Amino acid sequence: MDRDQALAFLHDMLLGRRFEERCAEEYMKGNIAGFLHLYPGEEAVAVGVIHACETSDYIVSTYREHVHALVRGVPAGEVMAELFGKRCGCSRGMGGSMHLFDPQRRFMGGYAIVGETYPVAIGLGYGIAMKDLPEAVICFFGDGAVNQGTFHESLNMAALWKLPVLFVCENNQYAIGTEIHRHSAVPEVYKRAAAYRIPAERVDGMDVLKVYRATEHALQQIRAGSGPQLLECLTYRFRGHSMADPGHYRPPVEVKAHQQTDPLELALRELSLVYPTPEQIAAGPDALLKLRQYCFDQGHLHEEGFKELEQQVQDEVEAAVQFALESPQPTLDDAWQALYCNRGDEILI
Ligand SMILES: Cc1ncc(C[n+]2csc(CCOP(=O)(O)OP(=O)(O)O)c2C)c(N)n1
Repeated sequence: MDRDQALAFLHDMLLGRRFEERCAEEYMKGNIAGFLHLYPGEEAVAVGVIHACETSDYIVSTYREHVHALVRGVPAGEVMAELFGKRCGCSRGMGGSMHLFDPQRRFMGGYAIVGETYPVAIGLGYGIAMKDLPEAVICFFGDGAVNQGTFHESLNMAALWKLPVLFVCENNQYAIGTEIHRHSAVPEVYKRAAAYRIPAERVDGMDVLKVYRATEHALQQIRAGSGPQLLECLTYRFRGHSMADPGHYRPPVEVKAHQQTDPLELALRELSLVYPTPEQIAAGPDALLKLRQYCFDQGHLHEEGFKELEQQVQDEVEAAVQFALESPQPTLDDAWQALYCNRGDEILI
């Protein structure tokens, strides 16, 4: 990877982290309402996957999608304004946090329903196959979405019709407060793809370069006409499920209670992986730190340069907040115009 590319990755990861932290602050101030699902810890997945895509590929994302939209190139101001419910937002202030949308950049949502992304991706993939275009669809989903009927129906159909879809599981190991081994009989998501003869790989989702290379490889296969692929990215979210969730189901006290019992040391070590303390999380594999170190090691960047990049990202996020604050509220007429039946000749895609 060359210097420009490495720095672009680092910029987007820093932007994603800072943007989300600022969202939490704005939520506490009351500028953002409703549900707000933040992404810190998972940045390597969005950055690695989306940087491997062409601009002609489609992205279909979940409700934890702000960083996907940013990496795709949706301006930070438009994303923030959408979260504020403002008219200059990318969904004109009528979608909010979980329904970001930007058809020009082929960013096809933002979906609040768990398991909703698959059928949308299948539809887009079918359209591409019908026209025989060299395009692909990225279909993001969480580990909590793999037991929905749509997962199986869509994988079956994608395989049967050789649709150009890359299914990307962001396996952060929790569906709200339920760990994957408590809701899935087969917790290795990538193994499920075998039931539909879909090639699949599990990748370290905390390492942006590994995610990038695995995505590049999968997309090459898809463009060569071999049908869908599945990528399972093992990652971890550093915050609760949403702003309404303090994450008490991962109680440090539970770990500490076990730690005091000598004979259980082995079990304890395993449990502490499942229920990490805030200190363990802070010391754990942070994808951002890994990439920063890579840039230092390769001579792409030095400490001063990193500080400048941090400042640049900070300024971008502040400008986004200012843009959102100054943007007007949507009007009743905007709502009327947004109705599908009133769109007239406007072509969305
Ligand atoms: C069909 C449906 N059922 C339940 C919910 C409530 N719900 C919201 S998020 C969530 C957990 C999903 O977890 P996962 O897919 O792993 O995504 P993550 O939040 O970890 O990114 C659930 C059950 C929903 N939105 N849609």
